[in-house]
Amino acid sequence: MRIMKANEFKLAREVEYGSPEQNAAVNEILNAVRTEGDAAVLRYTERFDRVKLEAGQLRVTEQEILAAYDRVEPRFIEALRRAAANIRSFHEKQKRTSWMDVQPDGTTLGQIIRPLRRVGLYVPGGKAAYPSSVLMNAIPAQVAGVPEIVMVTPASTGGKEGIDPYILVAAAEAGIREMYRVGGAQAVGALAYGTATIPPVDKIVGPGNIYVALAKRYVYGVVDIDSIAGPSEILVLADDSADPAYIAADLLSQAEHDEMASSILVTTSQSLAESVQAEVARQLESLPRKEIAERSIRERGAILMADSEEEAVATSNRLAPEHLEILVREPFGMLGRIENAGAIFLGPYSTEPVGDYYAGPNHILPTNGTARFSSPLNVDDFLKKSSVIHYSKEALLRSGEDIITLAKHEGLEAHARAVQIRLEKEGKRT
Ligand code: HSO
Ligand code: ZN
Repeated sequence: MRIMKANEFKLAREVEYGSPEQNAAVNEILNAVRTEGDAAVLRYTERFDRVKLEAGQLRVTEQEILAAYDRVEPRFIEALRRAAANIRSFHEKQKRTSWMDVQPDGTTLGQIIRPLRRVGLYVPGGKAAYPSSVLMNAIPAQVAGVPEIVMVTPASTGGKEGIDPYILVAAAEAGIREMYRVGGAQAVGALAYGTATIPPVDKIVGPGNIYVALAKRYVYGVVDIDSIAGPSEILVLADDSADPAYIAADLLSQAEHDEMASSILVTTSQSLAESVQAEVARQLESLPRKEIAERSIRERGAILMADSEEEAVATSNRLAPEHLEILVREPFGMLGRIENAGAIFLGPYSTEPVGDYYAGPNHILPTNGTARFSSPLNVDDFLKKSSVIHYSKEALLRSGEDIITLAKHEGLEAHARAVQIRLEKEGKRT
């Protein structure tokens, strides 16, 4: 792991827009699903997932969900339930209430908050199908009060056996009962446009490969989407009081996600930098996902030397990491100076996996520096607002002339007259 000066480091910020071929393929799939519905969904499922299905087999049955429980260890279910309870109670605190503000002249202004009616959760196939991410996506939607939450996941996730039972159990524990075995851009198309078997949704959330990400970008506007997640990132801010073995372990916990994950230590202590460097090399050796983690550490990892604590904090703010761990003597003393970070972990016992799996805050976080302007997935992402306006006669009589002036200035005579007609009736204008 290289050691370098903090002010010389730049993050490789890549947003995936896909190749022209990938874009063309996604466009073709979305068009086919929009015009042909189930037939196109089944054709692409056969082509890409190598599973031949009929429309009636797309929906996962209640028996399959129950059978999945028998294939998962009780210990896993117990842990999953405790994690789900923590996630639920954290997100309960994010709920908002509608409000109405009644003024003395009878004007009433308000904001009504309602959940989206139907949300689709995309769960990718392969190694990145994390039960924890199913909880993190579904629970905020559920807490928001979304009445219909549906899951789609490729037919082949769990190989010949069908969908990975851990994914089915996690979805069931999060309250999802409607699930379809369809993945890729065709799944996004089905959720956005609807087919005879899969009714359309209002919003699509969840991570996926490049085809899924592109498809989500294309259907945005027909439906809402969540942000497109980039590779995981961790930044550790540490002083010489921190344990190098802990830091190395935490950096590797992100590096093992993805060759493109970025794991960074920022410190003012040269001796800490050197011991973390040695520890990372040592701990890497015995990791099952050594190849992934090693490449991530080699290509994207860095130990950044800052001249002062101020520079260390400024570096973290500049990089705006998805996850920030503060391992200094007084972590809460530094908290107020952190401007950009998806999730902030304080002190030696708040290692990132505590947040990835269990504490309650969401692990779907802004990556790629987007913590500058965006937030963890939260209950608001599944709510919408309607404004409420009630003007009394008195209020319109008082403000009508202002409205007429503004409307006339914009050349919108009909707007002006809609107010005028009322003022005239009340004898306030001729
Ligand atoms: N650290 C990942 C989430 C995750 N970790 C899922 C384990 N499973 C998000 O950046
Ligand atoms: Zn993780």
